[in-house]
Amino acid sequence: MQKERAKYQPKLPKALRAAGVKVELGAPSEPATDKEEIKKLFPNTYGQPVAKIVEGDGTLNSAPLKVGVVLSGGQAPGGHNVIAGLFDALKAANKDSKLYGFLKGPGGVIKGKYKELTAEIIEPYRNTGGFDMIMSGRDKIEKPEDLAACKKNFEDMGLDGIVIIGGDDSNTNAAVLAEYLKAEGSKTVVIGAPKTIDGDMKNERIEASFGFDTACKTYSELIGNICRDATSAVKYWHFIRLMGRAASHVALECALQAHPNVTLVSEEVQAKGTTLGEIVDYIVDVIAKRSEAGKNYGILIVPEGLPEFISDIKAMIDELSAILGKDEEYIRDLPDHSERVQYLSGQLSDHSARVYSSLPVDIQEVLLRRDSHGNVPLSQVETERLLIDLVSDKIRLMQAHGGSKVKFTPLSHFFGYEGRCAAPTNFDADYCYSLGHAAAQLVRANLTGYTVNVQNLTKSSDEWVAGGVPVTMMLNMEVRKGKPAPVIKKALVELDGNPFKKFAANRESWALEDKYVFPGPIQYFGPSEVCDAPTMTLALEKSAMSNE
Ligand code: FBP
Repeated sequence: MQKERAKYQPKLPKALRAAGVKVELGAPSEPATDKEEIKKLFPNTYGQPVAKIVEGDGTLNSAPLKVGVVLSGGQAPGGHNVIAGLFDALKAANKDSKLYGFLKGPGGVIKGKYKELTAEIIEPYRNTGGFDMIMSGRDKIEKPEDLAACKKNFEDMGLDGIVIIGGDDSNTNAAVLAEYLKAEGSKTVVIGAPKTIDGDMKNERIEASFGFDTACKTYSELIGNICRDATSAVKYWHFIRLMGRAASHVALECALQAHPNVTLVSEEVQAKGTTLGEIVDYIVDVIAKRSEAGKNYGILIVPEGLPEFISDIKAMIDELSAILGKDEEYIRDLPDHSERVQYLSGQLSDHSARVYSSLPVDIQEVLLRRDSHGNVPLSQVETERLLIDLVSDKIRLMQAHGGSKVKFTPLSHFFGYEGRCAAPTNFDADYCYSLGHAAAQLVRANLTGYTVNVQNLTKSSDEWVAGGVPVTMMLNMEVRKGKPAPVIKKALVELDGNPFKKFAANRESWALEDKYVFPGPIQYFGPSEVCDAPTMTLALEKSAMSNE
């Protein structure tokens, strides 16, 4: 399978296959909010026009170029194809162009650690998952000395452009670097590519982040298998936490694919102000109703971001972030966790201090960590176990008081790393290869501070339209590490969007009846309707809703 898959030739949109391409520029752009602050922070790259790549007359710069590429943040299937597309398009324009891969993420850019990516190096990675060709990392190019180091490295290498393959935070970082380089008169342009399995880097012009398709299909296969096991063994409740950071896109897509009995959607919890106690009541209610029908088994999906959307936990996390923003080192240096809890109890509001101390110690510890972008490392918060504990307590209480006969034998799972490096689906393989190709054209057009995009993704790849979105257009101001900062707005699940509406219209019957779907493994060979289909999320977002 690996050998056959290596031969797959990713499909490109018509315009990118043309002998000559042209980059058309539209009207000046602006962000939806916080215009003045963003303009002040990005005086050199603010207001740039949206770019579209069309068939052209071959007059686009075809001088040999030196381009760098870096993979930033969590792995997402298809990253290698972005690099392959970039390489192929650069070489097609001029065989003397060179591509350099920075090693281990943005840290490699700062330290100037890179290797030239030749055809021989790239070949075995075509259509493979993972980021192992050049590895990834979560460093942030932010401090003045880091920006200056990048500029010097680029000058030493004679780099014309760098492509940063990353999520919302890394694309924000790309904008900061682009602005800095332009202000300093550097010739190196910066282009971002939308990567993340979380699916939260999307907007009007970016229809999907790459990797979401493959990761969700991998998790959906596993969930379907568990549904089949549950209906065979008829004795377990499976509580499955799914990766995806704050947004519930991954959980919602998997719910649409496999129809598990209960799926919690963080955005709905937040909108309704649902408390942890109410979530537990809802789960117990479904378990009890299924038990009455003789079904002491079921499947529950919880998105990893849930804790941040439960109002009192969210308020407590925000207070913790503000405290960590000023006292992180002091707190970290305290001799043990009980001293940290004692110190924080004095700093947090009474309510937040009570919420914090009510959580298990392992969760308390994780909530004190932040990654380089100020995010809580949610993949380490075992919410599925917390829910199992709380649901078990409530069922025990019901049994003690009312003689309830509900049987509850839970098992917990966490699916995240299992899907991040899967071999990309045809969709991700084609999409990523197109993103790489298009990124090369944006560099050739000397554009900087753009995220490469490909639109029309539910149509055949022939009709896809590639281009670039100015990053400043996607920015808004948010509080990070206790301070306002410009960031790309994360796309959360929209409760009035078709994917959620379809889920909401069906969830009652999915809860009580066994309407499981078993999607099975990703299909790489076979009919296009099976092999090239986009996610249900994308299909529903782009089409009129059907309840079938
Ligand atoms: P990105 O936002 O960098 O794409 O990361 C995605 C992700 O897989 C999240 O879903 C998850 O919470 C996080 O990475 C895990 O981080 P780490 O790789 O550091 O364990």
